[in-house]
Amino acid sequence: MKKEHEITRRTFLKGSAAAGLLAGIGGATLSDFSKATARAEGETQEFFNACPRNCYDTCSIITTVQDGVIKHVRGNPNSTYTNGRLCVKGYNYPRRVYSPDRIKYPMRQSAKGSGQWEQITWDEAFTIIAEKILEIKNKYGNTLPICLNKYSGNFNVLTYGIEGMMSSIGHTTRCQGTPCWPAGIDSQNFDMGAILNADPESMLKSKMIIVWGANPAWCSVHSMHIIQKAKENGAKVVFIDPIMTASASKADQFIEIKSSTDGALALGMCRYILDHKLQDDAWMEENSIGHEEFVDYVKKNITVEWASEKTGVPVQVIENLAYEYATMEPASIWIGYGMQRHTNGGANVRCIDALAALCGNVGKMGAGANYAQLDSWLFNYAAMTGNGANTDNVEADRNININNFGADLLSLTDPPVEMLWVACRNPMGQDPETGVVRKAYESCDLVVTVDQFFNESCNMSDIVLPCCTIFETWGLHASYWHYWYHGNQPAIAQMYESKTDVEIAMGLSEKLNSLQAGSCTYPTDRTMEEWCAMEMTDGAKELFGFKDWKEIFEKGTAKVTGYEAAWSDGQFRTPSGKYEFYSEQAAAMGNHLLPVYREADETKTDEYNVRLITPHWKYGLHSQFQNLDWMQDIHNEPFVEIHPQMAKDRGIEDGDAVRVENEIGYLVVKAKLTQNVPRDEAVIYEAWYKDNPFNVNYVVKAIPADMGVFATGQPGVSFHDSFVSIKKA
Ligand SMILES: Nc1nc2c(c(=O)[nH]1)N[C@H]1C(S)=C(S)[C@@H](COP(=O)(O)OP(=O)(O)OC[C@H]3O[C@@H](n4cnc5c(=O)[nH]c(N)nc54)[C@H](O)[C@@H]3O)O[C@H]1N2
Ligand SMILES: Nc1nc2c(c(=O)[nH]1)N[C@H]1C(S)=C(S)[C@@H](COP(=O)(O)OP(=O)(O)OC[C@H]3O[C@@H](n4cnc5c(=O)[nH]c(N)nc54)[C@H](O)[C@@H]3O)O[C@H]1N2
Ligand SMILES: [Mo]
Repeated sequence: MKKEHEITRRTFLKGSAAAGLLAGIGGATLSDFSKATARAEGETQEFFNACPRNCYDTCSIITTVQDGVIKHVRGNPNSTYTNGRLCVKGYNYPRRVYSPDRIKYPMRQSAKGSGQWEQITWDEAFTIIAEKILEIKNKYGNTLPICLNKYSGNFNVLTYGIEGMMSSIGHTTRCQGTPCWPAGIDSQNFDMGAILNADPESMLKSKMIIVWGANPAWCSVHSMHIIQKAKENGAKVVFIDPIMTASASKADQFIEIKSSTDGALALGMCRYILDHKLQDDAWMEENSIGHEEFVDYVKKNITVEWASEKTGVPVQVIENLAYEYATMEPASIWIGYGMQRHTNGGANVRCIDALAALCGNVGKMGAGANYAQLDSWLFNYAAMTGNGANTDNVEADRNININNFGADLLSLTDPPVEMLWVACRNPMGQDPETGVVRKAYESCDLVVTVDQFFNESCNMSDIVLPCCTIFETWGLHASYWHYWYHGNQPAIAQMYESKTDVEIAMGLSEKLNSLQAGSCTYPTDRTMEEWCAMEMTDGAKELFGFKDWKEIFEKGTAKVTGYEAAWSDGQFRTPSGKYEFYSEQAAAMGNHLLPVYREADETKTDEYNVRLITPHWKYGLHSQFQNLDWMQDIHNEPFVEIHPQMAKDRGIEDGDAVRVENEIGYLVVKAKLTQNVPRDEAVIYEAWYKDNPFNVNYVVKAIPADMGVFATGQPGVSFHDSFVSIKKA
């Protein structure tokens, strides 16, 4: 299901405040579920929920409700991964549900960006949208002028109802690909035939753990816990990153690397390993193809000294790391998503895969070149397929690159895009080149956004529709990292006039058909519970020993087993069935046959010569959480991190306002001086701050990564390859 996934891929609340908010809700009715389980006043009740955000950890949550109000949330101890804990963001969930900033009703703006909003009814909203769809159909004879931009705000399998609704109208323009992880997905597809990481809990069996370009202390807290435990058990833990992250600060060793040179480090390690005959020839002989060619390439082209020069890592450090990696078996490598967001990110991941395969560190417990997995996404994708596609006079959807959304949309003329639907997405905040994205928004007659909070994308929309939170509906969830599968049940009634994305799809379908019979094939009469019942595969039920899908709510979670050591059966999913050092599929996509070093395509100029890295933020997840009151209390101001030496050269002091600028835009932010960042690279964390115009993507260019097209249809985006000037403002 990998392609489908891709195009498709809080704690104590003051009772009185929440009750006050609830009292203010007009017209909210208790769902049938809540009625059936209504309790005596004051009695508490627990429900299972799942955090649906685009995150490694996909936590199973236990929600305590009293008198219809969420009192608190905690991690579900039934999953040994969530293990009874949540992250700092997760504990804020009640603040999110009861935030006064939630979008409460359908709203219409008189002109995009005007801020002149009026409340409208659902019927009015559906009528405006349906009339526009029918007008487009009439004018063009097809629905290609309707564009869908949807990604990762909520990975509940039911949110794919939006894709289902679009297919039920006709063929539309779709944002294809993913901004997140495509380069690495291609690499692992070329090398092994799929992404398939070992169960992260099996890192407890590792003697050595190398975390290569990931920051789990912020982005995967439960994995950080496992790594800490492994360390206490005696495993050596090494972090490789340009930044001394919170994660790296807890390691046995931090290796500061020059951005986008990881392939050189991996190949330099390979050379040392070959020179000292530490490779696993027997494993390669039995399980791989192309190893002779790879070994030959390394021996002829790579030296440890060369690797040291490229990466800035001293020769001695490379040699020690290589020796330890080859001899401390089993050794596990975690390949982070951060490190593949470069113009050579895919090539670098292939070099790291090759290092693991050279040492036979694949297919064994506690080992692996671990990136991600989608094997546990055991869904039928019923909401996504609806009643099947409606057809018009064109044969297929028209795909544009989600990573070059603004420019691609603006380039379409035959036919142009007239209507844009945005769901589970904040393109104005999360996409590179915000200025161009804005123009794309302006070019559309009608922009509809479904969200919970007014962000920049809502501000540039004509109609905004309120969606409900995870606590107000049903759902099924899988992770792309661990192997737990969670159920989500309604803990409270739907708030205000919010609906789920699927309910919105059904409502629009009903309106379309009332205006023109047969114009939308999407079902109109299923409950969320009925939709959810359709999503768990028979395979999953069999695996979990369930007769009925609802048995998931006995523990809230169940584990897909058999992945403790990924690839232990030696059955790689490549054309040869072996690990492919030599990949004809890679070559067919314009890449090198072998995992070789590919130089980065740097866009550095004399004026804009500081690399800007824009990784993920602790107190937010993209455009989510940082806007909540408790998060704002902890932290409420963006900043640029620069090395004291760089600051000194520019006359900048800690706390000064600085101008970060390049060819496409500028930002003015506060300088934070720290030795944790490289001397010649600057760091701004990407996040959405409420009531603040800050948005790092004004200076991040839409530069494609080297890979991604093979598995996801579009290349990744090199978020960390923009260069800027930094001056005192
Ligand atoms: N500069 C820079 N930019 C980046 C990155 C980077 O490293 N640097 N990282 C990139 C990566 S890895 C990713 S994955 C993307 C993420 O980009 P997005 O997927 O756009 O990010 P989110 O903020 O998680 O979600 C978008 C919106 O979905 C809304 N939402 C939540 N639940 C629901 C729901 O049930 N229904 C609907 N309709 N909406 C809902 C949220 O409120 C939020 O406003 O950002 C990318 N952008
Ligand atoms: N709190 C929080 N958690 C999150 C998210 C969030 O926004 N906030 N986002 C979620 C999502 S969508 C994703 S994709 C994941 C991301 O999870 P991660 O991949 O762990 O996070 P990133 O912050 O994108 O990048 C990790 C590290 O890569 C480093 N890096 C950048 N370039 C290079 C390089 O060339 N080489 C090396 N070795 N390192 C490099 C950065 O300095 C950064 O420290 O986290 C998920 N979890
Ligand atoms: Mo991501």
